[in-house]
Amino acid sequence: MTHELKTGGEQGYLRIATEEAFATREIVDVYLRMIRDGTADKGMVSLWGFYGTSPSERAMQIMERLLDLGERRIADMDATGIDKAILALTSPGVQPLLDAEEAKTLAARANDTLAQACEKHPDRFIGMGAVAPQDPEWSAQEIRRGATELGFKGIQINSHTQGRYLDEEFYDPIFRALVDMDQPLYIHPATPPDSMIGPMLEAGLDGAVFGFGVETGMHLLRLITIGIFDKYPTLQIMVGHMGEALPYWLYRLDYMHQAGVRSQRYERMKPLKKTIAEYMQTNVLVTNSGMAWEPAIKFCQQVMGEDRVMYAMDYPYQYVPQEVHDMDGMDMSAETKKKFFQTNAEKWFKL
Ligand code: 1DF
Ligand code: MN
Repeated sequence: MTHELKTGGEQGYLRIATEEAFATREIVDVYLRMIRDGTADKGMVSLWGFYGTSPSERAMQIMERLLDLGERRIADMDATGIDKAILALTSPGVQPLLDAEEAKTLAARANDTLAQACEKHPDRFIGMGAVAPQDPEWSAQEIRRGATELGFKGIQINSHTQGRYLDEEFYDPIFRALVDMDQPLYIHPATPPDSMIGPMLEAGLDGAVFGFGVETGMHLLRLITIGIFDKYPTLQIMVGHMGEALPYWLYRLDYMHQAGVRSQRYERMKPLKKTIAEYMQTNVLVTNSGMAWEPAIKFCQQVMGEDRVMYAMDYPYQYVPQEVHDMDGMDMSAETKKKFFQTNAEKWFKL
């Protein structure tokens, strides 16, 4: 690490941002095609109908920044003081594509593009791969290729795939490959599926404002309650946005989950080896993407452990230079702050 410390070095830590997005033009064009031909779900019409076509300043700026994997992005990182960005294909990746062959082709191409950018800027960019859960065996292969050939440090899955959740046995090859490769899964939000989005969409609450978090928090809970961490005790799952609200809910989640198990109210709700809180403290990692908020960060550190909370900006969706300074100024020991900004990411992504 020899680059000039325009960034976080003088604070006593590097700043590693862990949930940073890019897009490829061809994938955005597929979203727009799906919106035109009527195969997009309501969430895609809402989300990519906006970013892909709106003349608003927000949409135009975000599109430009998403598509750049070079100088523009690095200039923004320099300006905000981000030393390293952990990059992933933006949500929803290729997961909504109805043709699995097309999804695989586009995911593989996005992975190659990302790997090239990381190779070109090895001290600034780190990659997380994209998969096409429509084909779990292929995805397992792509996880292996990412880990062994492309230098990726994990994969990102954008929550549900066409309304299906990863706790289905169908997706088991993906978890097997992750555990074999000893790599984390980042479950990033997506707009809720049509079965869930109705009342959110009507109120403008379907996206990052609220719907993302509710749907993704539920996804993680589905995995915990099916016993994914009893099956794969070494598996680590990351979620953004301060744990998609689950840390705040933990007490009630455990109380009601245990009550449900004891009363055998639901067939699927089986006894687990640990409490939900314990899984959050041993198998779940949280980033503060989009949540530059000291009380929430401290609360999460308190309930999950300070080794499990990592910094993220959520570039370019929440590109706010001032936030970095606010985070630097948190009333927190130097040791804990270094974990938050730097060493937790180094540990869990194995940088
Ligand atoms: C938005 C936010 C979009 C996040 C994202 O991907 C995203 C947004 C399409 O504001 O519309 O990753 N985010 O993680 O908060
Ligand atoms: Mn994000």
